[in-house]
Amino acid sequence: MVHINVLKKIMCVLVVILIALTVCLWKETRGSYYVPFKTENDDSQIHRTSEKWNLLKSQDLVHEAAGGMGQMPKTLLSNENKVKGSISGTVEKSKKASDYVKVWDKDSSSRNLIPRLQKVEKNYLSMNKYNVTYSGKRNTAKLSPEQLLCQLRDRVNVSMIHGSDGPFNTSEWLRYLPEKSLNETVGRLGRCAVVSSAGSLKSSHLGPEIDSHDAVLRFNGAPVKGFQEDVGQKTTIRLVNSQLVTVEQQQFLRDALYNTGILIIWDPAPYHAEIHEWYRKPDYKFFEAYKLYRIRHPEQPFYILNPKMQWQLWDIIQENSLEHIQPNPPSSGTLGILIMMTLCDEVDVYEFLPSKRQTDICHYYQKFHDRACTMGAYHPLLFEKNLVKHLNQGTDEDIYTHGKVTLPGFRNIRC
Ligand code: NCC
Repeated sequence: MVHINVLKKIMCVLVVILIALTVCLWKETRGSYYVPFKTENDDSQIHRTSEKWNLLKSQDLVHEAAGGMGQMPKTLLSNENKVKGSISGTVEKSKKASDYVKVWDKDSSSRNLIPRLQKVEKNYLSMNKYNVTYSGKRNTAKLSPEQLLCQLRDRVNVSMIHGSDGPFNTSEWLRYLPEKSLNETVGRLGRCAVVSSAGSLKSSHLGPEIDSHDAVLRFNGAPVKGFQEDVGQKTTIRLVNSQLVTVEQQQFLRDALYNTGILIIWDPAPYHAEIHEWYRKPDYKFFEAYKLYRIRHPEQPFYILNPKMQWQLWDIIQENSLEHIQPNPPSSGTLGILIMMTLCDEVDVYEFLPSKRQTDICHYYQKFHDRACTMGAYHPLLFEKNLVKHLNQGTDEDIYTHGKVTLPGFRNIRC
């Protein structure tokens, strides 16, 4: 009798534990801010937009502690890349920190992502919105950084739409497109900075260092006003995605933020699409907003990135990854890095690979938390970061303290 009672109690405890585990798992998987099941163009436009606002609304519900390298799963941190802790700090500080710290592992795998992000990635793989039919190799023998740089230089054609590109060859479009090429507009650039929008830039005090570069590239709605101490105040180029331009709440046509520097816009295209096809059916219908902006700011150079580039780059990321990556274009971050590598002698990238300040806070200028911003959901960001880590010519210490990666400009490499 006694035994049966004890057995019953044990069973009850086990059932409670099982329920608690199920609830935890359910919470983790449903937190996705992309709704990855829609394939219709317009539908997905609405979704990516509304997801963004759902995310903002839900920010109060998310109270994950942020800060410290503990945010990144240990398995995404390189064992080879151990560096001494606390580079700029005092001896005392470095004693407090563990003797060694780790930075981004260039062989990071999606297996180590949290379950929700693994599920999102799987959904994007099965959705294949852009009809990617990749039949190339998959990292059988990993390229050396030098070989990889040559591949990027020779196979990724960083070009802007110009008058001779099919549907843009009309007198109307010729009025809108900038007369000068991007190269002519910026001239030859020496040291350049690419500033990611990551939350880990907060309290970084990197502003003066970033501003010491000849040119600075920023993304989307990332502000400088009020954040100069951490991100600097110089903006030479701003790369924006077509979603930002078409979403009314982003105030693209009104916000003075966009009036500084050179603007470049990009839009996801189908994997095999020629310019004509993409022009008829862009992922986001941004052409009208582009024209309106050009009418209001005719003096400001504003380019449209040739959509072929995103897939040329994607192919190389896929080739150099051990697993299937999301069949969606690379993030603005990696597109911007490639743009600067074609324009500059040297490129320093800030907080694309997270530093010791790594956090799940998405942007330095907003307060919502989501690990997807750093690890990727829609974009194959994890694999983009693996590639950038592989190419880094700077030190792991620089990544740890400054979130800084140094890459050569394409004109400075020999193939
Ligand atoms: O967030 P986003 O990117 O504007 O960030 C610019 C680039 O910085 C890098 N990044 C950002 C945050 C973080 N924690 N870690 C990072 O490494 C990434 O390389 C990123 O590309 C984009 O790529 O265009 C993206 O745009 C936003 C959003 O559309 C714009 O901010 C406009 O509102 C996307 N977010 C959503 O759609 C909700 C984001 O997925 C990608």
